[in-house]
Amino acid sequence: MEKIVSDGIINSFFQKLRNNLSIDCAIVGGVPSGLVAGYYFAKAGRKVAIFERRLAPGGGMWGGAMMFNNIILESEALSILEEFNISYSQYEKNQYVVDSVQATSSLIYHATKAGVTIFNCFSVEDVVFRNEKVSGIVVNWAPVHREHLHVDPLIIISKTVLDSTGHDCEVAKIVAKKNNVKLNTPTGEVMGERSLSVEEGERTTIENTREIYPGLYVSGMAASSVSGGFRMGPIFGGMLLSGKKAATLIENTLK
Ligand code: 48F
Repeated sequence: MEKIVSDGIINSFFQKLRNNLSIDCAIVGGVPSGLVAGYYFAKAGRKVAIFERRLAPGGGMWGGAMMFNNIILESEALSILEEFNISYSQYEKNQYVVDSVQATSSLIYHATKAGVTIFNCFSVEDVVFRNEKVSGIVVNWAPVHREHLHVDPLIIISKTVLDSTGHDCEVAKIVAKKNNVKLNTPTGEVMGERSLSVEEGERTTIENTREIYPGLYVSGMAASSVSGGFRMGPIFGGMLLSGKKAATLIENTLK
Protein backbone atom coordinates (compact mmCIF):
# COMPACT_ATOMS: atom_id res chain seq x y z
CA MET A 1 0.00 0.00 0.00
CA GLU A 2 2.84 2.40 0.80
CA LYS A 3 4.21 2.03 -2.75
CA ILE A 4 0.74 2.49 -4.25
CA VAL A 5 0.34 5.75 -2.34
CA SER A 6 3.63 7.18 -3.66
CA ASP A 7 3.17 5.77 -7.17
CA GLY A 8 -0.37 7.12 -7.37
CA ILE A 9 0.58 10.64 -6.36
CA ILE A 10 3.74 10.79 -8.51
CA ASN A 11 2.12 9.37 -11.65
CA SER A 12 -1.10 11.37 -11.36
CA PHE A 13 0.71 14.64 -10.58
CA PHE A 14 3.08 14.28 -13.53
CA GLN A 15 0.10 13.40 -15.71
CA LYS A 16 -1.55 16.62 -14.53
CA LEU A 17 1.61 18.64 -15.26
CA ARG A 18 2.09 17.03 -18.69
CA ASN A 19 -1.54 17.85 -19.51
CA ASN A 20 -0.79 21.50 -18.89
CA LEU A 21 2.45 22.01 -20.84
CA SER A 22 0.56 23.65 -23.70
CA ILE A 23 -2.60 25.56 -22.74
CA ASP A 24 -4.94 28.37 -23.84
CA CYS A 25 -4.41 30.60 -20.80
CA ALA A 26 -1.83 30.57 -18.02
CA ILE A 27 -3.10 32.57 -15.02
CA VAL A 28 -0.36 33.79 -12.70
CA GLY A 29 -1.57 34.32 -9.12
CA GLY A 30 -4.45 32.37 -7.54
CA VAL A 31 -6.26 35.54 -6.45
CA PRO A 32 -10.00 36.33 -6.65
CA SER A 33 -9.86 37.89 -10.14
CA GLY A 34 -7.68 35.05 -11.46
CA LEU A 35 -9.94 32.36 -9.98
CA VAL A 36 -13.06 33.95 -11.48
CA ALA A 37 -11.37 34.38 -14.88
CA GLY A 38 -10.24 30.75 -14.79
CA TYR A 39 -13.75 29.55 -13.90
CA TYR A 40 -15.45 31.29 -16.85
CA PHE A 41 -12.62 30.28 -19.14
CA ALA A 42 -12.88 26.61 -18.19
CA LYS A 43 -16.66 26.78 -18.55
CA ALA A 44 -16.06 28.00 -22.12
CA GLY A 45 -14.13 24.77 -22.69
CA ARG A 46 -10.70 26.37 -22.69
CA LYS A 47 -7.57 24.76 -21.28
CA VAL A 48 -6.57 26.93 -18.34
CA ALA A 49 -4.23 26.57 -15.37
CA ILE A 50 -3.43 28.82 -12.41
CA PHE A 51 0.13 29.06 -11.03
CA GLU A 52 0.28 30.30 -7.44
CA ARG A 53 3.46 30.78 -5.45
CA ARG A 54 1.90 30.20 -2.02
CA LEU A 55 0.62 26.90 -0.60
CA ALA A 56 -2.91 28.31 -0.45
CA PRO A 57 -4.44 30.19 -3.42
CA GLY A 58 -6.79 33.07 -2.58
CA GLY A 59 -4.46 36.06 -2.45
CA GLY A 60 -5.52 38.77 -0.01
CA MET A 61 -9.19 37.77 0.31
CA TRP A 62 -8.82 35.23 3.18
CA GLY A 63 -8.05 37.82 5.82
CA GLY A 64 -10.90 40.27 5.18
CA ALA A 65 -9.67 43.51 6.77
CA MET A 66 -7.24 43.50 9.71
CA MET A 67 -8.04 39.75 10.00
CA PHE A 68 -11.72 40.58 10.61
CA ASN A 69 -12.74 37.87 8.14
CA ASN A 70 -15.68 39.55 6.46
CA ILE A 71 -15.58 41.53 3.21
CA ILE A 72 -17.86 43.92 1.34
CA LEU A 73 -19.16 43.54 -2.21
CA GLU A 74 -21.35 45.74 -4.38
CA SER A 75 -24.69 44.71 -5.89
CA GLU A 76 -23.05 44.53 -9.35
CA ALA A 77 -21.18 41.42 -8.17
CA LEU A 78 -24.22 39.56 -6.79
CA SER A 79 -24.68 37.44 -9.92
CA ILE A 80 -21.13 36.10 -9.48
CA LEU A 81 -21.76 35.40 -5.77
CA GLU A 82 -24.89 33.49 -6.80
CA GLU A 83 -23.00 31.53 -9.48
CA PHE A 84 -20.36 30.53 -6.93
CA ASN A 85 -23.03 29.76 -4.31
CA ILE A 86 -21.53 32.26 -1.83
CA SER A 87 -23.86 33.46 0.97
CA TYR A 88 -24.28 37.20 1.44
CA SER A 89 -26.35 39.58 3.54
CA GLN A 90 -27.38 43.11 2.66
CA TYR A 91 -25.66 45.80 4.74
CA GLU A 92 -26.59 49.03 2.94
CA LYS A 93 -28.56 49.80 -0.25
CA ASN A 94 -25.88 48.50 -2.64
CA GLN A 95 -23.40 46.89 -0.27
CA TYR A 96 -23.36 43.31 0.92
CA VAL A 97 -21.37 41.50 3.61
CA VAL A 98 -19.73 38.15 2.85
CA ASP A 99 -17.64 35.76 4.94
CA SER A 100 -14.15 35.98 3.40
CA VAL A 101 -13.23 32.37 4.19
CA GLN A 102 -16.40 31.00 2.56
CA ALA A 103 -15.95 33.32 -0.44
CA THR A 104 -12.30 32.45 -1.03
CA SER A 105 -12.77 28.71 -0.58
CA SER A 106 -15.81 28.78 -2.85
CA LEU A 107 -13.94 30.58 -5.65
CA ILE A 108 -11.17 27.97 -5.44
CA TYR A 109 -13.62 25.03 -5.27
CA HIS A 110 -15.80 26.13 -8.19
CA ALA A 111 -12.83 27.09 -10.36
CA THR A 112 -11.32 23.60 -9.96
CA LYS A 113 -14.70 21.90 -10.41
CA ALA A 114 -15.17 23.84 -13.67
CA GLY A 115 -11.88 22.40 -14.91
CA VAL A 116 -9.18 24.85 -13.87
CA THR A 117 -5.96 23.11 -12.78
CA ILE A 118 -4.23 24.93 -9.93
CA PHE A 119 -0.49 24.48 -9.39
CA ASN A 120 0.25 25.83 -5.91
CA CYS A 121 3.81 26.37 -4.69
CA PHE A 122 4.71 27.26 -8.32
CA SER A 123 6.53 30.55 -8.85
CA VAL A 124 6.42 32.20 -12.27
CA GLU A 125 9.87 33.71 -12.80
CA ASP A 126 9.68 34.76 -16.46
CA VAL A 127 7.66 34.54 -19.68
CA VAL A 128 8.19 32.93 -23.09
CA PHE A 129 8.64 35.77 -25.57
CA ARG A 130 8.30 34.80 -29.26
CA ASN A 131 7.71 37.02 -32.30
CA GLU A 132 7.09 40.03 -30.06
CA LYS A 133 4.30 38.15 -28.22
CA VAL A 134 4.04 36.70 -24.72
CA SER A 135 3.64 32.99 -25.53
CA GLY A 136 3.96 31.19 -22.21
CA ILE A 137 5.43 31.23 -18.73
CA VAL A 138 8.60 30.01 -17.05
CA VAL A 139 8.02 28.24 -13.72
CA ASN A 140 9.94 26.96 -10.75
CA TRP A 141 9.10 25.65 -7.30
CA ALA A 142 8.34 28.51 -4.84
CA PRO A 143 11.07 27.40 -2.36
CA VAL A 144 13.65 27.59 -5.17
CA HIS A 145 12.52 31.21 -5.70
CA ARG A 146 12.49 31.96 -1.97
CA GLU A 147 15.88 30.35 -1.27
CA HIS A 148 17.40 31.92 -4.42
CA LEU A 149 18.64 28.49 -5.45
CA HIS A 150 20.28 28.47 -8.89
CA VAL A 151 17.98 25.84 -10.40
CA ASP A 152 16.71 26.12 -13.96
CA PRO A 153 12.95 26.37 -14.57
CA LEU A 154 10.42 24.52 -16.68
CA ILE A 155 8.41 26.03 -19.54
CA ILE A 156 4.65 26.17 -20.09
CA ILE A 157 3.51 27.19 -23.59
CA SER A 158 0.32 29.26 -23.58
CA LYS A 159 -1.70 31.19 -26.15
CA THR A 160 -2.32 33.91 -23.56
CA VAL A 161 -1.08 34.83 -20.08
CA LEU A 162 -3.10 36.62 -17.37
CA ASP A 163 -1.15 38.55 -14.75
CA SER A 164 -3.27 38.39 -11.61
CA THR A 165 -0.35 38.70 -9.22
CA GLY A 166 -2.06 41.43 -7.23
CA HIS A 167 -0.25 44.47 -5.88
CA ASP A 168 3.11 43.20 -7.20
CA CYS A 169 1.98 42.85 -10.89
CA GLU A 170 5.14 40.72 -11.25
CA VAL A 171 4.59 39.42 -14.79
CA ALA A 172 3.99 42.89 -16.26
CA LYS A 173 7.17 44.13 -14.56
CA ILE A 174 9.22 41.22 -15.93
CA VAL A 175 7.94 41.74 -19.50
CA ALA A 176 8.58 45.50 -19.43
CA LYS A 177 12.00 45.28 -17.75
CA LYS A 178 13.53 42.33 -19.58
CA ASN A 179 12.24 43.04 -23.10
CA ASN A 180 12.44 46.82 -23.22
CA VAL A 181 8.88 47.04 -24.59
CA LYS A 182 6.10 49.59 -24.16
CA LEU A 183 3.00 48.40 -22.34
CA ASN A 184 -0.57 49.46 -23.13
CA THR A 185 -0.72 51.83 -20.13
CA PRO A 186 -0.99 55.64 -20.03
CA THR A 187 2.82 55.94 -19.68
CA GLY A 188 3.79 52.77 -21.57
CA GLU A 189 5.31 51.50 -18.29
CA VAL A 190 4.22 49.87 -15.05
CA MET A 191 2.87 52.92 -13.21
CA GLY A 192 2.30 51.50 -9.69
CA GLU A 193 -0.87 51.65 -7.59
CA ARG A 194 -2.07 54.88 -6.04
CA SER A 195 -3.35 55.36 -2.48
CA LEU A 196 -6.77 54.21 -1.35
CA SER A 197 -10.02 55.49 -2.83
CA VAL A 198 -12.77 52.86 -2.68
CA GLU A 199 -15.13 53.88 -5.50
CA GLU A 200 -12.30 55.01 -7.83
CA GLY A 201 -10.36 51.85 -7.01
CA GLU A 202 -13.29 49.59 -7.80
CA ARG A 203 -14.03 51.45 -11.05
CA THR A 204 -10.42 51.65 -12.28
CA THR A 205 -9.72 47.98 -11.50
CA ILE A 206 -12.37 46.95 -14.02
CA GLU A 207 -11.43 49.69 -16.52
CA ASN A 208 -7.74 48.74 -16.37
CA THR A 209 -8.45 45.06 -16.96
CA ARG A 210 -7.11 44.64 -20.50
CA GLU A 211 -4.37 43.31 -22.79
CA ILE A 212 -1.27 45.34 -21.93
CA TYR A 213 1.05 43.64 -24.43
CA PRO A 214 0.33 41.09 -27.18
CA GLY A 215 -0.61 37.88 -25.35
CA LEU A 216 -0.46 39.45 -21.86
CA TYR A 217 -3.55 40.53 -19.91
CA VAL A 218 -3.93 41.97 -16.39
CA SER A 219 -6.76 41.67 -13.86
CA GLY A 220 -7.56 42.56 -10.26
CA MET A 221 -5.09 44.53 -8.21
CA ALA A 222 -2.43 43.89 -10.86
CA ALA A 223 -4.55 45.83 -13.37
CA SER A 224 -4.62 48.77 -10.94
CA SER A 225 -0.91 48.54 -10.15
CA VAL A 226 0.09 48.42 -13.83
CA SER A 227 -2.02 51.42 -14.85
CA GLY A 228 -1.77 53.67 -11.82
CA GLY A 229 -5.20 52.86 -10.43
CA PHE A 230 -6.25 53.38 -6.83
CA ARG A 231 -6.20 50.61 -4.24
CA MET A 232 -9.65 49.94 -2.77
CA GLY A 233 -9.15 47.99 0.44
CA PRO A 234 -11.40 45.13 1.65
CA ILE A 235 -14.12 45.48 -1.00
CA PHE A 236 -14.03 42.81 -3.71
CA GLY A 237 -16.77 43.44 -6.29
CA GLY A 238 -14.23 45.02 -8.64
CA MET A 239 -11.94 42.00 -8.28
CA LEU A 240 -14.62 39.50 -9.29
CA LEU A 241 -15.97 41.65 -12.13
CA SER A 242 -12.41 42.23 -13.35
CA GLY A 243 -11.90 38.47 -13.52
CA LYS A 244 -15.10 38.00 -15.53
CA LYS A 245 -14.08 40.81 -17.92
CA ALA A 246 -10.62 39.29 -18.39
CA ALA A 247 -12.15 35.92 -19.32
CA THR A 248 -14.43 37.58 -21.88
CA LEU A 249 -11.59 39.62 -23.43
CA ILE A 250 -9.29 36.60 -23.74
CA GLU A 251 -12.08 34.35 -25.02
CA ASN A 252 -12.85 36.93 -27.74
CA THR A 253 -9.19 36.91 -28.76
CA LEU A 254 -8.98 33.13 -28.96
CA LYS A 255 -12.23 32.67 -30.90
O1 48F B 1 -1.38 40.90 -3.87
P1 48F B 1 -2.46 39.90 -3.59
O2 48F B 1 -3.06 39.85 -2.26
O3 48F B 1 -3.53 40.12 -4.73
P2 48F B 1 -5.10 40.25 -4.77
O4 48F B 1 -5.72 39.26 -3.90
O5 48F B 1 -5.43 41.74 -4.37
C1 48F B 1 -5.31 42.28 -3.24
C2 48F B 1 -6.61 42.21 -2.48
O6 48F B 1 -6.80 40.98 -2.01
C3 48F B 1 -6.65 43.22 -1.35
C4 48F B 1 -6.93 44.55 -1.94
C5 48F B 1 -8.15 44.79 -2.63
O7 48F B 1 -9.21 44.42 -2.22
O8 48F B 1 -6.16 45.41 -1.88
O9 48F B 1 -5.43 43.21 -0.72
O10 48F B 1 -5.50 40.20 -6.19
O11 48F B 1 -1.95 38.43 -3.95
C6 48F B 1 -1.13 38.19 -5.05
C7 48F B 1 -1.01 36.69 -5.19
O12 48F B 1 -0.24 36.39 -6.34
C8 48F B 1 0.79 35.45 -6.01
C9 48F B 1 1.09 35.69 -4.52
O13 48F B 1 1.62 34.52 -3.95
C10 48F B 1 -0.30 36.04 -3.99
O14 48F B 1 -1.04 34.89 -3.63
N1 48F B 1 1.95 35.75 -6.85
C11 48F B 1 2.59 36.95 -6.97
N2 48F B 1 3.61 36.85 -7.85
C12 48F B 1 3.63 35.55 -8.28
C13 48F B 1 2.57 34.84 -7.66
C14 48F B 1 4.46 34.82 -9.19
N3 48F B 1 5.46 35.41 -9.85
N4 48F B 1 4.20 33.51 -9.40
C15 48F B 1 3.16 32.90 -8.77
N5 48F B 1 2.32 33.53 -7.89
